[in-house]
Amino acid sequence: MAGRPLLIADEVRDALAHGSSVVALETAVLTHGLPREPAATIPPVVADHPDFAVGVPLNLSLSLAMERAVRSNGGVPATVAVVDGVLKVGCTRGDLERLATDGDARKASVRDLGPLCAARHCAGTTVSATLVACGLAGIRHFATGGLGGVHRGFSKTLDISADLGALARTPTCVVSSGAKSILDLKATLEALETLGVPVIGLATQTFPEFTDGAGTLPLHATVSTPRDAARACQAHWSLLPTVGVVLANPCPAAHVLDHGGSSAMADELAAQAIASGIDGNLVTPWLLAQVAERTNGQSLDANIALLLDNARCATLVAVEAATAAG
Ligand code: PSU
Ligand code: MN
Repeated sequence: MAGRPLLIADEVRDALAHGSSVVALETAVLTHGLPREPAATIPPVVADHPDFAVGVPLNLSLSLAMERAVRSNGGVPATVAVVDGVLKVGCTRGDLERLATDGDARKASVRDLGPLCAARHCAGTTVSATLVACGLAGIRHFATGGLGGVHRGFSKTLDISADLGALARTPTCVVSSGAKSILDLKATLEALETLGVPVIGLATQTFPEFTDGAGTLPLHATVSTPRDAARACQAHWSLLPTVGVVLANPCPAAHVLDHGGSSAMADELAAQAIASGIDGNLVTPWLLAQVAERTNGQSLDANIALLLDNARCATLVAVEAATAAG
């Protein structure tokens, strides 16, 4: 390791060396996004899925299922996390089991990576920290659920996710279902424009709103197929070799939440977070948990559906990119 706490799994290193399709996966969703208790019931969307079973923590099942989605579409998964102070690119099943059940696992953003590694901690990596790993390893494709962004009330709190800055300086295509309407989505798109990060809709003309479906804010670029997405990324990187891309893939229609993620509720939650003294990196996990509670856990089904679909789509784009590169 020669002083640098970075470990790229052999399978990932070999795949990158041979030009195969590697897809990075984040783990903040594992440590801070989904329930870690043994599942009492199986969400309907994954009723017959081999990675989900009663008694297995849902967050672990989800990570394994995302890896399976990458493999079954012809890619090699690179799940990123901090394990005992090492930034791992490609986790073992044992690593995932530890992260899924370790209540002390931290949430690592870019700024946390150095201190957490020095202190030999374990942590799930946010989109921003996962992008650091992509940059170091040379991974061009990455699947997540929802992006972090500009929070409601940002003019007072200055709460703007490090995901945006990381996208501005890492040449990786992040496939996500847009962002949650608990954020200020208009401000998030403006910030991405300021940073020079294209947001490309995959078969959508609007910026998706995570579990709430296709959204309403217009996008300035749309492609209809993974092949066209790969072409758009290639053209972008030929001109801007250091800048990321957001590929926006809406939640599969059959699983969209029908509660109508009201803007009033999002504003109320943002105000409640401030009044309760919830700030810093706890804001996003707190907001997500509140929404899950207020939708009677229905958001879980949609969340799982979109995460698996984003893993599939990111892999299809990665395979097209590898094919085009010959
Ligand atoms: N948005 C979601 N689900 C998530 C996250 C965001 O709908 O799990 C996670 C991602 O890992 C993202 C992180 O990178 O939260 C952003 O956290 P913050 O807002 O503290 O930057
Ligand atoms: Mn924040």
